[in-house]
Amino acid sequence: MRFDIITIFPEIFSEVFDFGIVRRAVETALIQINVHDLRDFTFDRHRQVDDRPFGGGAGMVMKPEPLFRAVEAVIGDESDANVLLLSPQGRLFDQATAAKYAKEQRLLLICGRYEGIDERVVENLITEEISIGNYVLSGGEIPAMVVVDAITRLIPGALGCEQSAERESFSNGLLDYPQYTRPADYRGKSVPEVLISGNHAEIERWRRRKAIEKTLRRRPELIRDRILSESEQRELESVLKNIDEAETNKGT
Ligand code: 9D3
Repeated sequence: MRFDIITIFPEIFSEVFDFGIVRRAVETALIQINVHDLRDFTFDRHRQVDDRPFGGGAGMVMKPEPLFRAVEAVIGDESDANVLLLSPQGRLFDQATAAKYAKEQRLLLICGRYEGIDERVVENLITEEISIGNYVLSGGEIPAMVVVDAITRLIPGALGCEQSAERESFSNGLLDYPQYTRPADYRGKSVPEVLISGNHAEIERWRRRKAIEKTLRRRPELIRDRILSESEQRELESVLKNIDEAETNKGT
């Protein structure tokens, strides 16, 4: 996978991509990340990338010429390239979107700044607009990092230990079960007995149950939207039955 990023702040990417899984993916050539400075595609003395909005109003708008030149320089004559714009108007980025793009050979990410970008860029260059959530950020750079990180983890070999990928795809759609490590007793707070029992079938069942309980309590929409395996369905029914019994006993 080759990522190209177009931004007016190229420097902020180097540190972030220089650690952990993304760094290793670059080192093993699973991915390549090229960051391009939008100002390199300006021709004027002030290297201007923004201008005042037609029709008036506050704030500045990103000019079309540098963005057209940058995109054309980066994708060349590849007409089917994926050109994503990080923007508050975009479709919400989720794990399924990450998985879809993880199958691609190349992604070009454009980071918006200011109040927005000239609509002619959106209409003529962009394949998809993506937002990472319903909150206001200062630009598309942090969202671009989020997108690169989420996609890279899904490229086969990126996690190294294949068990992690397996666990991730298994639990995909449910929140994680609680995890513990040594010491077994810390300041009088102990680790659940079952995890020390060595009974692997019981441990698996406990984890499934905890994941379902936690998801149901915090993110019920995830359960509603997800197809459960047979064992998860059994565990869910048992959790719901317990809740139901607790409700019934309240009055007594
Ligand atoms: C929706 C707010 N806009 C109304 C006038 C102004 C505006 C705010 C922030 C326009 C651009 C931005 C910069 N944000 C992004 O470029 C952005 C973003 C975000 O703010 N939240 C979640 N995902 C993304 S992706 C890109």
